[in-house]
Amino acid sequence: MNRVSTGIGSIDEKLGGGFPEASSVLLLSQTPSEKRMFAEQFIVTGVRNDETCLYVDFYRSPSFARSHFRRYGIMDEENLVIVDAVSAQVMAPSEEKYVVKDVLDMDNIRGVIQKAFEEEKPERVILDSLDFLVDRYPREIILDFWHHMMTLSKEHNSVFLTLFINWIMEKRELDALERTVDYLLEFRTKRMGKILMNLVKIHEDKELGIDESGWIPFTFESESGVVTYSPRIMVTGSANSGKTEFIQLLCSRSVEDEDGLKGEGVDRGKIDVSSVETEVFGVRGDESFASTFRLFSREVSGIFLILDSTKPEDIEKGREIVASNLEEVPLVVVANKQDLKGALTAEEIRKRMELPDTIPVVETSLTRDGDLCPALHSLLRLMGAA
Ligand SMILES: Nc1nc2c(ncn2[C@@H]2O[C@H](COP(=O)(O)OP(=O)(O)OP(=O)(O)O)[C@@H](O)[C@H]2O)c(=O)[nH]1
Ligand SMILES: [Mg+2]
Repeated sequence: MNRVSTGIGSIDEKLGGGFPEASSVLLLSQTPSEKRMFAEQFIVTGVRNDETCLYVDFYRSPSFARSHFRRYGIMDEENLVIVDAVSAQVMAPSEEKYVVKDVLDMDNIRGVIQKAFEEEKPERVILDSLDFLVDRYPREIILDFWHHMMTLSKEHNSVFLTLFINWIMEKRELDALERTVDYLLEFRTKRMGKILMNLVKIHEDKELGIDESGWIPFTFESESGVVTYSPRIMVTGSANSGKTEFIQLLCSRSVEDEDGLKGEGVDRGKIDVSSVETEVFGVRGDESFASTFRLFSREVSGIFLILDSTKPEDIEKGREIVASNLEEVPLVVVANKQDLKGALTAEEIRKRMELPDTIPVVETSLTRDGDLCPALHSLLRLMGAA
């Protein structure tokens, strides 16, 4: 079966290459969240492939919609066909070929869309959005219309994406909606520290062999369009303080690669932070730390600073590391090796480092009990993820 690429590599991979031809997809959120960016990337990918793409827009004037597509480098391509259901709402003239004159007349909407399907035979179709109609029509009429669009899409082998914010439907109604479509993608917006993250989750579908994904963060980049990424947590501290051990305990899957450049171990692992897959990586806080830090800190959501509590020089180094954190990325000091004689307590370390109350200091002994929960929770709280 032919797969229709979403234009987002990691999502395509999870879908087995993209959506199959003639499939229907619901892009659902419970509150306003970025779904349109996903739909636009899908359309842009089609337009670049010389496929005909039909965008049924109830919210944006065609000129505004087309200006959005220009962000992706798509100009006034002919194979981007817009069904303009907005101009008439604001009594503006339209230059589009397909215009809905009266959004309160369902026959008018259906007729225009049907004509567009028959004449254009689109490979990709977007309905933006179902919530616009939910506010204006009785439920049966909307569902009937929606099924009609789904049938047209199947007949034309189009992949059909529907955007929907569910303000008002009850669970039973929503379940029925979800069962109707082949794929359900859910969207959410979440604040993590200072960063606002757009998240998407692919719901499980046993029939299609699709596993439920975690929440996958995505963003727009001017050269590549929509891309997914992982939030990152940095683990740093002096040599021999326990970074590798800490990452191994924190992450069920972790590796220590040989860093060819520096000839020392580089630790990497992954953990779930409120169901978002997060990368953990280790960086030694050596002499060049300030510059290393500038390199990494812009892209990290949180930092663990691991100290060997028996070593005063580690604590001095730690103070420099905290001072390099100019952007005030959420940071937790881990007072490690508490099982050893002469280990300074968290309070003593706080005093010596002159730390403000906003930076937690958590005592650990990795070799004795290996309990990282207090340290992890402190950081997640600071990151706004607990
Ligand atoms: N007694 C004691 N030993 C510890 C503790 N945590 C780590 N160690 C030991 O300290 C040594 C260094 O630990 P690592 O995790 O390799 O330290 P690291 O920071 O990765 O070191 P580098 O990669 O060389 O910078 C190992 O022998 C660990 O077993 C602890 O809480 N107590
Ligand atoms: Mg190490």
